[in-house]
Amino acid sequence: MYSSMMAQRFKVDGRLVNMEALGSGNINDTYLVTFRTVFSEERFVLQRINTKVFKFPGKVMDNMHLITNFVHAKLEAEIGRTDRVWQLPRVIPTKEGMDYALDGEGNYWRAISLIASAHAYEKIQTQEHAHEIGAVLGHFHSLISDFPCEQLHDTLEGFHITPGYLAQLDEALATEDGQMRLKASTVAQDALHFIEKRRDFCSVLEDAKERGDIPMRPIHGDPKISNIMIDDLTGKGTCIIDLDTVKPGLVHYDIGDCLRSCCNPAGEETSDLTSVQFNLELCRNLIRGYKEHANDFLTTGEKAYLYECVRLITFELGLRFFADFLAGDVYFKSRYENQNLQRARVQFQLVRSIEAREHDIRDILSTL
Ligand code: GN1
Ligand code: MG
Repeated sequence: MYSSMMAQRFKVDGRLVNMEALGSGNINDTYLVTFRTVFSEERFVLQRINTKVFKFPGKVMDNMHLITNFVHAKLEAEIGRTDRVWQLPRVIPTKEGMDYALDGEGNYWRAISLIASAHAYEKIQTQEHAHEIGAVLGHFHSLISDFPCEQLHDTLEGFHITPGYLAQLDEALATEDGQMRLKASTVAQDALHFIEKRRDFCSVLEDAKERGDIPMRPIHGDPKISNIMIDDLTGKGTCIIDLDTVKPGLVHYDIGDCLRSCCNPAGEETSDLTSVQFNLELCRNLIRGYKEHANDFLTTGEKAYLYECVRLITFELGLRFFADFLAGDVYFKSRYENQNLQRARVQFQLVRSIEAREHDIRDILSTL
């Protein structure tokens, strides 16, 4: 098996004793690896990077190094003054001191340290959980808020540029296969209708960026609930993981993504659309946690677009899933037929719920 051979390429003491699949990522393949010596055990995360998505894995690793070095130094400096030990994974080098190892087929593999005694969840567990998610994102954002974002590569061009995903949709619609998939399903036709009614709204953040209302910053890019680890011992948030998409962007992409994934207790993969709702109490607690740790770095311009980003990033993910469904599931992994269509429907249902609660959501976000 390639994966166990690749696990042994990294600088870890002892012998490989176990390997299992880890997490629920939609892009990379992820494994939990255990090595043992006579005296100790080390567990770490091994990943095969999806090079269809990340065309330049070396640049992804450069960004990861830059940001983790920067944050680790700050975390160590503040350690005596914080209410907990905040963590962030580190890159484990290969035996030759490289950031990744190549297998015989040209695949890129990398190893990342495991955050022990902590878990990430697919769905929100409690109101306190939402508070801790907000705390972790707020703390991470404030730590990286003074990192010079021009030092980071753009590792995923077009990521979170919503009008670009509309163009991808149109491309898929212009193909025979896309039309066939659309015609075969009234559910897909309804989804397309839902999108068409919101076309104009898609450029709201890009327009604000163009006008200079909101600045580019270093962002995480993917701060969904399953990328935020909660300490098993204390129930407090301890770190954010999955740093693949750290790159220059708008802080709104992160805030919108975090809220859309945490405030929907049904989760991304539910088959029961009636259970999908944007929960205001979860939103309130998440924002409270964020504010307690975020150091007030947001500008007035940024604060003016917070409601828009919650609606837009939720819509955008639905659009991305839907375009991928029409294109034949080429981007997001799927385990059953029409899974990407179902995922799109969940996000669109969540958009409806967000739109219906606009007034209350604006109220909560105005506290930031
Ligand atoms: C993908 O691979 P994963 O699960 O961390 C995607 C995110 C989506 C997310 C939805 C690089 O993240 O943008 O929000 O699925 N990552 C990329 O679950 O496209
Ligand atoms: Mg990711």
